Amino acid sequence: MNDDNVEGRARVKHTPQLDAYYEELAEYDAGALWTVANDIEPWEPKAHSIPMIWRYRQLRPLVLQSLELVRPEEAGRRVVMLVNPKRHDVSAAVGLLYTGLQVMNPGEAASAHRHMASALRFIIEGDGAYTIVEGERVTLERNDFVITPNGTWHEHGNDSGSGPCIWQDGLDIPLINTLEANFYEVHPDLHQRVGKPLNASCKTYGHAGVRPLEPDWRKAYSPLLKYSWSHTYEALRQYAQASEGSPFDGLMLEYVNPMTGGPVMPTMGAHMQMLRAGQATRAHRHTGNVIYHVAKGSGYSIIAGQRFDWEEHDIFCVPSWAWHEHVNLSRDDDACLFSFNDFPVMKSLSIYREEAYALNGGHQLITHGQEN
Ligand code: 1HN
Repeated sequence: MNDDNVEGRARVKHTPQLDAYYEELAEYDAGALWTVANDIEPWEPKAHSIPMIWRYRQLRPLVLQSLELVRPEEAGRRVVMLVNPKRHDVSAAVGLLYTGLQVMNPGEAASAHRHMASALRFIIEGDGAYTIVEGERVTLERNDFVITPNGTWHEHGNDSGSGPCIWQDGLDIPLINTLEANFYEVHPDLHQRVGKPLNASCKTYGHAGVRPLEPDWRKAYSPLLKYSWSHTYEALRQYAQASEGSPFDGLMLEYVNPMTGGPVMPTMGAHMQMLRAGQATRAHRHTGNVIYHVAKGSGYSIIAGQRFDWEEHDIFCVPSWAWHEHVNLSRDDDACLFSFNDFPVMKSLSIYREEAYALNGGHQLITHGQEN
């Protein structure tokens, strides 16, 4: 909407006297609010980020090439990051969320560190990936989801005999830096002492419908570090037998803190959703940013009127308040989308809002054509 003639909006015209006045204010590092008021009070959210897709078949060879170009000891971590063209300033993929593809050769291990930012990983390839979080070694397989909450010591490695491991990292680094609250520490011994049984948190907290009374858990993040694909996919399959699911999201499961039922970390949540064979969801939008990873299948999403075709391990993003809907193109198999988001931030600040697309039977018109 053009604000120029709207009652209640700033609509002061330039005059030579006003321009001189603005210059004089600027000399004292001050300014007239009405010159920026309409920009800083948009009628509705204006995302900086644009919808994007990063195709795995294009990026995979480049990710593998980095194995020959840099060693983890010199790079810290060997990661190809995915950057939104409009968010280079904060190294974000969308909104204030960062994501990247990390690769490790067999036998490699990165040193332990911790930071104020929270991190999560989604495993793509390789069978020897592990992470050690707060002294617990966690084994990782394809499509497993693992968290390294803020403040926890963590380190990763690949101890397979066969080939490289590739996983997706997701962090709230741009958010924490924007809030000017980041800290970073290298572990004094460079590596942690593994002081717990293998996959201890899965053994303790990883059983649906039950949770231990002891130990008590009062931290702001989930005590369960890994959510395995085999459990999650089986949960989706059973859910599909019992429910229609949501018209906007299909069969959508949230990864939760088993002690609270809430999101896995205070700043980032995550979901796995299943689209039935041939399913086309209806469009909706919400505040909050989402990064998707195609865990299974192929199809397309329409995001802000633009069609993005995807296949396994492609990564795409939906900026805040952008209309989006998903289609599973398979006639006989389900498709699964992993995603992580900043909804816990939106919800804890009471700024989450959601809206259904009311026009055209709930489907957007494709206005931008196909993105390749
Ligand atoms: C980080 O700690 C990791 O632990 C990966 O592997 C990517 C990107 C930005 C900041 C910290 C890791 C990261 C990161």
